[in-house]
Amino acid sequence: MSHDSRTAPRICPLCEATCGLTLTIEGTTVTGARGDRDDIFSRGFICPKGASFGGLDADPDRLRVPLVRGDDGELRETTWEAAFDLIAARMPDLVKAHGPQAVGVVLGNPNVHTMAGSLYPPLLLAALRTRNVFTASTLDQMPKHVSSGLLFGDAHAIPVPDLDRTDHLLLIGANPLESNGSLCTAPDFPGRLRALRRRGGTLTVIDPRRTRTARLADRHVAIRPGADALLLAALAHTLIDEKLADPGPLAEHLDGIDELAAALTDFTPDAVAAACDVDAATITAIARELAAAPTAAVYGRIGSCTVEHGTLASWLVDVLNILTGNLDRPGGALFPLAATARAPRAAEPGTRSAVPGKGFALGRWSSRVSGHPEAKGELPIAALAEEIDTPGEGRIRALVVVAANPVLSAPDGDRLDAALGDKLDFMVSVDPYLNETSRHADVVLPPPPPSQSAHFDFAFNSFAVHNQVRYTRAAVPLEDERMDESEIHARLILAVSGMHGAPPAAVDDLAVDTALTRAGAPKELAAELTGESGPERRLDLMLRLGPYGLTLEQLLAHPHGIDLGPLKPRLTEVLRTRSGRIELLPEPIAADLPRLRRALGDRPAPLVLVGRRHLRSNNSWMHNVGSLTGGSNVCTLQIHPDDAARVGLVDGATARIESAGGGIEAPAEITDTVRSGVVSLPHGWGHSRPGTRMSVAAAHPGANVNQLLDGTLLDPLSGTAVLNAIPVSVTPAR
Ligand SMILES: Nc1nc2c(c(=O)[nH]1)N[C@H]1C(S)=C(S)[C@@H](COP(=O)(O)OP(=O)(O)OC[C@H]3O[C@@H](n4cnc5c(=O)[nH]c(N)nc54)[C@H](O)[C@@H]3O)O[C@H]1N2
Ligand SMILES: Nc1nc2c(c(=O)[nH]1)N[C@H]1C(S)=C(S)[C@@H](COP(=O)(O)OP(=O)(O)OC[C@H]3O[C@@H](n4cnc5c(=O)[nH]c(N)nc54)[C@H](O)[C@@H]3O)O[C@H]1N2
Ligand code: SF4
Ligand SMILES: [Mo]
Repeated sequence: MSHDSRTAPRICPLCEATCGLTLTIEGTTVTGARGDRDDIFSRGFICPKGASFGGLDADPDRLRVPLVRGDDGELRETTWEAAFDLIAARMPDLVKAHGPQAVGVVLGNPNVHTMAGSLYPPLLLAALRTRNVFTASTLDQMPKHVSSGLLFGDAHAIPVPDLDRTDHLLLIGANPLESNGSLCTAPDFPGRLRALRRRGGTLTVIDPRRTRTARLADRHVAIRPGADALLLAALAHTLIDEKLADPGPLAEHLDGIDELAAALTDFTPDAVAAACDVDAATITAIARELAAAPTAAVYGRIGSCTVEHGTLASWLVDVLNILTGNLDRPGGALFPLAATARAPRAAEPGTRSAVPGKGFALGRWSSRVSGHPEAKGELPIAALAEEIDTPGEGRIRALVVVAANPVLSAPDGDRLDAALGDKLDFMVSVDPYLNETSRHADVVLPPPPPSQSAHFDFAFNSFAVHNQVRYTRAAVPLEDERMDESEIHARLILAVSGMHGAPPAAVDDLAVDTALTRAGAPKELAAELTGESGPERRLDLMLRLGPYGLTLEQLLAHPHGIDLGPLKPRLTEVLRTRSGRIELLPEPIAADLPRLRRALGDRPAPLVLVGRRHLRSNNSWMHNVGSLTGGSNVCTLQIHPDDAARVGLVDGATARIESAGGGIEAPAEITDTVRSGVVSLPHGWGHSRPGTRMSVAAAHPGANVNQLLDGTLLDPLSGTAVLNAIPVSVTPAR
């Protein structure tokens, strides 16, 4: 270390595990990152992505100042003032001329990894008053939100497996050894799974691929992709049929248990075995193990969500937790309580029952072109292109894209690419890179690199396996010419809503005022808030109004975090259904079950495609960091030896893969880690379009798996794109 080097704590924003890092800083450059051993949650854990924090932070391809498109069509660097002037000159007029629906908003995954992305988009949507809202959720976890909304009355009430205390974990379509966990924030997920095995617990993994996680399991079931809802229904059926269902104290909070039993009668292990390609005896055994375990947690992720029956599978995951009495009990699946959560509601006076809530409604409006119902105020991102390129009243003419790259992450990127290029009057991207999506923007507003931003996990603390809270300020001062992402968001909100020129603090003041009103708290509290910035004052307010009554000052005094204890039962605080009870068989679910029943007779396609993630990658935007790419982190088509022989592919030869949305090519990687009948491609590749500025990624572009999709295949209840179990044909490329 040179004499001017120092260290600073920074919570890692690169995945949901939220590890505490210790950054080494020379001058204003991050030269190293290691796990913070004093972090009260991650205790020193780090993965290769976190270790590459410095390289990612200092990527020379990151934009520093805004880009604005000139009359000649070229994007050029400009001042922040000129960029916001242009937005203010264009957006309000567009809304005036064509109405609020003419503006679409796309919010991508990194919004849940930044403070700005958590604090400001709700205000942006309120300012724009558009229903054309699309997010990465409809490529991801929307089925879980919908099932939670229906079961518990709150789309955000997502129980997480009590990883550190459970005796039995049933993992479905999740690969936390590569992803480091999702909707289950657990730094060192691999270590926690090994600890489960060490204390005598058991791990069952259901995945068509023999993943690194599956290799750790006591039992790995290589299910046929897309059949999980059937398997889960058969597990629930078996619990009921064999009188193994025992909700215990949950019973008094349940509605519809008899109706549930009746609805599942057709889904016997024998009936689902062929469709799942799992024998009935195995299914029965899994159900019995689940029931016999002192405590158990069922947990499903991407492979159970982004499929045709995603909402049904997500619902059945919690049905199993409920039937086995594991919901809301230590060692089972519990609802975390974050420091910035709404203060819990008390039970109905004089009872142990929840106060009835407003419930959860689906389909309050629909998309213009295909009539897709909204879910949680969002429309399916798979329908974004048609909402732009289909003429008619209410067409999207302008787009605000924040931290999203749908040209690669959503179905049929070619169609969306063309729509963004030819059919929009105006587009703004808030993005550090000029990539496949942002290259179409008229204005690109680049946030600073993570070392120059403060960090707080508004989203992930409510999915954490242990209640805790941590806050880290920017590790390095904001460079000249740069703008903090919170200020970018605040100025954007002012510019689109005709308040251009007002101080950005006005946005935060309004947010504070609204929060105080909503909480029924005295307005004088606003004057007591501490903090150096608008976001810090808002964080301070949320902490003070939150369930632990903390303050920003306390967080600053504990740079390695504050331990808030293990997860505790709190069902009655969580329930917000109209009945005040868990609604086990909600009407929209019951109405979707016949579709699942029909799937019992489906003849499987000879080859179906599933995705995969790599430890050193993250969706579409981390292929530009040299230290993270190469080796096994490549865009290959994994195919089983039997299938390769059948279609005539040799290892390393180029395969042509075709499906409804088009065809792509990728080198074949012959491996028996995928089951026969299944091929696998990673997503986020396809960096070959012109006009981007990601030099490392462009040198190894890979192919865009989502070009195989035409955008019509959705889980109907949630509008989530089907990204797994896609029928494909594979041939050697000519
Ligand atoms: N086939 C297939 N497709 C998939 C998936 C799959 O499993 N299979 N997974 C889906 C899932 S789970 C998700 S979440 C989506 C993700 O879909 P997206 O959110 O559209 O994709 P990301 O690649 O995460 O891109 C995020 C964008 O944010 C930018 N960015 C990075 N850091 C910041 C920041 O600090 N601030 C701002 N403003 N921008 C930033 C990046 O440059 C990039 O342009 O992809 C989905 N697509
Ligand atoms: N390294 C890395 N980490 C990441 C990301 C990343 O891109 N790279 N992305 C982040 C994001 S946005 C998310 S949402 C999370 C996702 O976190 P996970 O869900 O844990 O991620 P995946 O690795 O996609 O795991 C999904 C698994 O489902 C399997 N699968 C596919 N189809 C089916 C099916 O029909 N049934 C069953 N049972 N299994 C199936 C796949 O083989 C795969 O192993 O990861 C996050 N963390
Ligand atoms: S596991 Fe996730 S949060 Fe932890 S260091 Fe790796 S990328 Fe960062
Ligand atoms: Mo995701």
